[in-house]
Amino acid sequence: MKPISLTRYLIEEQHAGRINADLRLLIEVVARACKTISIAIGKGALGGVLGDAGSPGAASMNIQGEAQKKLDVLSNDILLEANAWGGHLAGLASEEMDHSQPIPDAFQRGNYLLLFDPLDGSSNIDVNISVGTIFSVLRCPDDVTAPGDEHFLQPGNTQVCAGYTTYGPSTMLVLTVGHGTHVFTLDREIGSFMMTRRDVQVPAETKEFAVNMSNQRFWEAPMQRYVDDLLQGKQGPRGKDFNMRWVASMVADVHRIITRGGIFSYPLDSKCRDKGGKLRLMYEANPMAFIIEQAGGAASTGRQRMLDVQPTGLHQRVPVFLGSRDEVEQAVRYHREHDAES
Ligand code: AHM
Ligand code: MG
Repeated sequence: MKPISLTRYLIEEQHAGRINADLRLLIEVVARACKTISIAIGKGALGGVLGDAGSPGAASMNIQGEAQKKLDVLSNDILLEANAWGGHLAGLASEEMDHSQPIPDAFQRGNYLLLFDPLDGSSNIDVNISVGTIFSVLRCPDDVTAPGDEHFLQPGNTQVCAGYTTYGPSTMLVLTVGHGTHVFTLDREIGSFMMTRRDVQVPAETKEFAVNMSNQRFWEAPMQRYVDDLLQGKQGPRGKDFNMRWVASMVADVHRIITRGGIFSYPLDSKCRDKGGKLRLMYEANPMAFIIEQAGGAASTGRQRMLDVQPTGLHQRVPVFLGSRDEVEQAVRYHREHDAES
């Protein structure tokens, strides 16, 4: 059977009363921006887009103190420009911007708030490894016309839509509007995202884990114990051999889990403890948690369901455990048992 396009899927969702016209337009606009980003990434060195932003020897920094790549800045600009004038948004926030931006007065304002990580895993871009865009959509509070940062601070369980695009051998968009998680593949010849998997289900059990093992000595005790037990394999308490995979590009690691299961973790460690974790809640952990839960998986900080975390800052960081439901529950159990003993 011929796959349906993203446009047709969204129109069917609208006719079924699951999304409104504004949200449909918003998703179409984000998808179009992602196609533009995909084209820029695809040109690679030929497009002059690789390397650091800023001047030679003095890369520009974002609010998080991270060196920006040219493609971070370019992707951010593409998403900002595409979303400014459609009339569907009240404001935007990005990993690459200190504060959120209300939609300029010159344009009509809508009722949604959009948050994004324009180019996740960008440290991989110069070595031609998959990177991605992650986004989350919230409702703007009713009485607010010019939203500030505080209006974005809603828990992940209020998201109305979340998605990511992975720019790999093929460009794929993975999307949820709260009725399952669906995968679309970009047909580069006709320029449309086509649905290639409907209602993805992440297997509840897995033998595959993803973590930056070089941080092992910095982890908290429960994480040390959890991974020690995984590494003991068949002879250990878990009774099975585990395999490890780590791309260091969250979108690519999560996409593997969406495709065949697994657990992804970026735990608390002594290097990132003061910041609360490594990954950002609002535009990395929350959208991925929504997508994974809608696919039957689970997402946690190790101590709390991710989607129930009450945010306190736009760029807040959290520990992350997400993927196959039973394995995430195992990781949570190690934290629970440790906390009960101490
Ligand atoms: P970024 O948004 O600046 O690219 O940072 C997030 C990335 C994730 O994609 C990945 O999981 C993690 O950082 C890898 O970090 P590290 O290699 O430092 O462990
Ligand atoms: Mg990121």
